[in-house]
Amino acid sequence: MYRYLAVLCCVWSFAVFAGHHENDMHVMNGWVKEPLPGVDATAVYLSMHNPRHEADRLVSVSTDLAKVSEIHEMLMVDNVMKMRRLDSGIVIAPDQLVRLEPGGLHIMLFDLNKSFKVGETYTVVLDFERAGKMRVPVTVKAAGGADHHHH
Ligand SMILES: [Cu+2]
Repeated sequence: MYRYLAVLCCVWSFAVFAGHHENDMHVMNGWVKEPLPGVDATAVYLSMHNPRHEADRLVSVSTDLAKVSEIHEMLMVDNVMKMRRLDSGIVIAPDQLVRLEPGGLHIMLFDLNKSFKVGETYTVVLDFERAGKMRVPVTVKAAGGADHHHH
């Protein structure tokens, strides 16, 4: 049974990754949080898997969704959740899966250019040191729930 599941899993991954070159970065599950009312900023989350034998680095992000996009991390400092810009980007080691998710790494969008409709899919462009530029779909998900991203 487990063997069967493993096979299914591989087929599924292949289908998901089929659009990319064998050596590209794999980027999955991109989404952007619907901005809170009156807040001119939001965050993009996604997962990156590096299938190469060398490390790669997410250097920058660009999108027409916002005038400013920055790579950020959130961390606890003296029991207070803070966030800071990662000027040197995010290193992804060989075969490492890096998840950008609420409460951790994220792509911050400031000065938004458009209204975000839940369920719609937009594009961000990730620029990697080795893999180069990749256009990635991000689907808008409703704000709310347990995650509070303060600015
Ligand atoms: Cu942030």
